[in-house]
Amino acid sequence: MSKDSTTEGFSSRVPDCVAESCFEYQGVILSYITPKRAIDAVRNSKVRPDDLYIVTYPKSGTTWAEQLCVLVKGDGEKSTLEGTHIMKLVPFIEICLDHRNPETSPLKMDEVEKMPSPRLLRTHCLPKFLPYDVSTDDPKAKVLYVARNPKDAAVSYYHFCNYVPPLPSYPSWDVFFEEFLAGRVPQGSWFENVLPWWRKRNHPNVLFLKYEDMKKDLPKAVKQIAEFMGKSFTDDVIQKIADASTFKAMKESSSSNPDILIKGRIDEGNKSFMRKGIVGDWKNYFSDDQNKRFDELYNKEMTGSGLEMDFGSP
Ligand code: PPS
Repeated sequence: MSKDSTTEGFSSRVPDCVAESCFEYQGVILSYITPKRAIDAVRNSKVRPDDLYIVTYPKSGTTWAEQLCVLVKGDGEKSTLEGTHIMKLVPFIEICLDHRNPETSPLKMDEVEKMPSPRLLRTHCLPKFLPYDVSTDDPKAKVLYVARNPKDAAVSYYHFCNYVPPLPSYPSWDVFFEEFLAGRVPQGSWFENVLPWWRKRNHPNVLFLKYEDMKKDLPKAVKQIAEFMGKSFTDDVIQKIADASTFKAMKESSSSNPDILIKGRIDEGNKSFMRKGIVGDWKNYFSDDQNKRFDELYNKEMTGSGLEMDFGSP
């Protein structure tokens, strides 16, 4: 075991930065921002038939989907957002409010249970941690699942971990990569998150979108989300929602850019939650050997699934 890693409290070796900020629950690494009691509260929570859960693996377009759902819910009126923030309108259900005191901190679920219907909620939980009535093969509320190719999600996650204090600050991309490959980053494996929802993609309560398709044709994604939410809009309204939800528009908006609410390492340099928002940035990080090893895992896990992800043009 290297001097920068430990197995204490974990089923296998983790880097020190993970040991300091995370724990393991049912084989999944979780940060103290999502303590066991918060995960249990989510798992046992009561689902309302008019809920919409935005479910994603971290760094896959969650915030983008939140923005689109909020605007669709408000019939494209930007005033729905003004004076507030999408992160406040769409609560992150598995977090506690004070990650320094995870055993006693109030939970976001406490607020979520008091929210008026219809609720828009967001989560990165693996199916085994989601509310029973959501994780079932016959979900009792709507689920918008957004998948991003795992190589870009990994690069985005690496940067994010190094800019928000509750998450482990990995010493290098190479260290992060090994943990990601082993499914040992906070919230676990990309494959275990994405594939169950891909299998349920034809259920009437499930809409499965891909980040890369949203980049290619945002108005189409707006239309799909609108139909899913039972709305029918003119092309003008669809375009208005798409225009307000580009990377540039969201980065410039004080109601959409999470930097306004995220405190911490963000003040170091010019880091931003809204980092690049592109497809294919992974090519700047994956070495040839890392790419080969990831492709081996990817091919093994994805074989027979029928799911094809877009990794950007060569
Ligand atoms: S989180 O922390 O898990 O909720 O992050 P998440 O919102 O899922 O993903 C953040 C990445 O999505 C990018 N993003 C966008 N890309 C394109 N268009 C729009 N409108 C948009 N909004 C957010 C954001 O920049 C992060 O990706 P990277 O690659 O780091 O830039």
